[in-house]
Amino acid sequence: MSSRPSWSKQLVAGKWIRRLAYNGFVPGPIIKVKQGSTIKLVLKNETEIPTTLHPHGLRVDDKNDGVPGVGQEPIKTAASHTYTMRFPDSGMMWYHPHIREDYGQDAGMYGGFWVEPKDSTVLNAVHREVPLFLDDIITSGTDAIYSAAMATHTLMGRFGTTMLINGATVYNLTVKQGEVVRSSSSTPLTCVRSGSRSQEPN
Ligand SMILES: [Cu+2]
Repeated sequence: MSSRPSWSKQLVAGKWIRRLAYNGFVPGPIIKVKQGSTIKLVLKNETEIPTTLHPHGLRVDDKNDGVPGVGQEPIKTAASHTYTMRFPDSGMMWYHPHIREDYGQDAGMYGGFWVEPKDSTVLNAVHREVPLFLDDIITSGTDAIYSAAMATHTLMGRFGTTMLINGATVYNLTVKQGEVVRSSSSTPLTCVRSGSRSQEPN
């Protein structure tokens, strides 16, 4: 599969704001795989800053962990990089850049890995499972408040006043009476998730 982060616009609380998005979506694609599978992921950088893709919570080798200067060099603007992602563990995990998180990630560069367990009996039976991505952004203007040149607010955290769930300020989920729904959350907000397995702090 492939992913192309680039600038796009998102309607948030009645205002169009500029965001960075994987394949034009915030959150980016949710990549659903079976535990034990391996995929190739081609990332083409269409942003103006160098980037990488860090698979948060995945047990991968350092070449595919997206840490610049350790497993790979930064992907320059217009360049591509192919990752080989293995999924030894099940759970809801997420991905984000590992360079200038204050800029790219805060502008909307995040998406999910949904890894279904090999043994379906490890989880309680539900009718549906719904991923939830929690985010916070600033909507005071129509443009990103961050600087491509340097970090101006936070280094790796978040800085926002408007909360989003799956990209929306008002999130609605319709369920039937008696329906059992499990929601797994991935949050660029604090790097802490429930319903997922992660051993790393960030
Ligand atoms: Cu992370």
